[in-house]
This record gives sequence, structure tokens and C-alpha cells, in this order.
Amino acid sequence: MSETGRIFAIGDIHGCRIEFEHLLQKLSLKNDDQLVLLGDLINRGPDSKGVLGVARQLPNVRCLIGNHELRLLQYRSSSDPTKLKPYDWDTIYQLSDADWNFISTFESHIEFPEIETLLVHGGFVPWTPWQDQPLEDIVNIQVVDERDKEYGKRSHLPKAPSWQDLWKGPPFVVCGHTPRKEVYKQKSSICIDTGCVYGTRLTAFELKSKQIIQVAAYEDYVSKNPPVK
Ligand SMILES: [Mn+2]
Repeated sequence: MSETGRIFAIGDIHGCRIEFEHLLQKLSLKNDDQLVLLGDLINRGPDSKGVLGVARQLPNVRCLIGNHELRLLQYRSSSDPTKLKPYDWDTIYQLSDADWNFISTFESHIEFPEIETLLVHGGFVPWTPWQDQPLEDIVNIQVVDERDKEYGKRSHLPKAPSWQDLWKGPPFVVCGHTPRKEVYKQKSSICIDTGCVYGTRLTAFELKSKQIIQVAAYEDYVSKNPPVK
């Protein structure tokens, strides 16, 4: 691992290949730079297969599992389609064996201990050591109710705060998964899912300098604005 290069994270791409390529141009990655894609590369947007093709060819890239990749991988290993969303089929029909093999290399989390930073798709509950939290939870979590020790999606617990509001760190956590119009920064975490597929922006974050680099979405691909909160 290079000690000198930059380390970029990119938020949820969701099939937005054109914006992904535009952002990569803007980063102009060098040989000693590293790149982590925070998961949910696929689904909802126009070109999931294209995003996987671009990602696979990048040097020094690692990818995290998002809830969308996890659902597809669970279907692939179980042949049980009951948990699939209707739009999953659009992606499944596009994927080659090489695409499936690539997705199966995606990681649950990535640590950069030298800068006390941890990358994950969704987040963590603040009351359990992060190392003990199951993959299903860390790719899906958005909000937490500390009193009742409940956690889940914003739609499931509409009054509960973001898990980030209660996360104290260390480590500093970089995540995606909860789309907002702006980057959501707390003292010990940052969420960089800025809802590209909803027509907002695709965001990259450089872990050492804390610099934000963004490109505008070309379209709202799902005709639904991301929540402001
Ligand atoms: Mn997600």
C-alpha cells in the first residue's frame, strides 16, 4: 500500500456511468492513488453493467458491498427470488459471469488504520463494537433509536436520528447509502451519497485532505428527489 498517494472514496453510483466517468476524469488518478467505491454501483440508473465495466478496469480500485449488491449476491447463491425488487431484474439480465465474479470480490468494509479511517456502505450502530456488526446491518442502516436499541431505514423509523449523529469514533467513518442533496458531515463521519441517480450530484472525498470533488447528474433517472434531511 502506498503511503504517499491520495485515497479517494466515491459514493453511490447506481448505474450512472456517464457521471462516474466524468468524475474519474476530474480526479485524474495517479499511479500511487487509491480509490474505494462505497457500494451500490448498480441498479436504478441507466447503465449498471457499464459502471461495473469501468470500475473493473481501474488500477488500485477496491469496492464495498452495498445493499443492492448484497441482495443480488444472496439471490445468486440461493436462487431464491423472493427478496428481489422488481428493478433488480433489469440488472440481473445485463450481468455476465465476469460481472458476477467482479461483484463477488466486493468487501464488507475497508480500514485505513494509519489515518484511523473506516469505510462502509451504510454505517454502524453506536452501541456495539463495529467489528461485531453483521454485513446485513452495516449495508442497510440509516437511522438509530438509542433508547429502544432499534435501527434501520429512515422510512421505518421516521423520527430517529441518523446513526452518524450518535457515532463518536474513532475511527472516522466514510459511508454512502443515505442520499441527501448535500454531503452530511459530522465530527467522526461523513456520508457522501449525494443522490446522483435522483438528479443531484456524484461525490468523491479524499480521505487525507478531506477535499470534496463533485460532478452534477445529467438527469433525474428515477424522477424522485432525494430527501433533504
Ligand atoms: Mn445503499
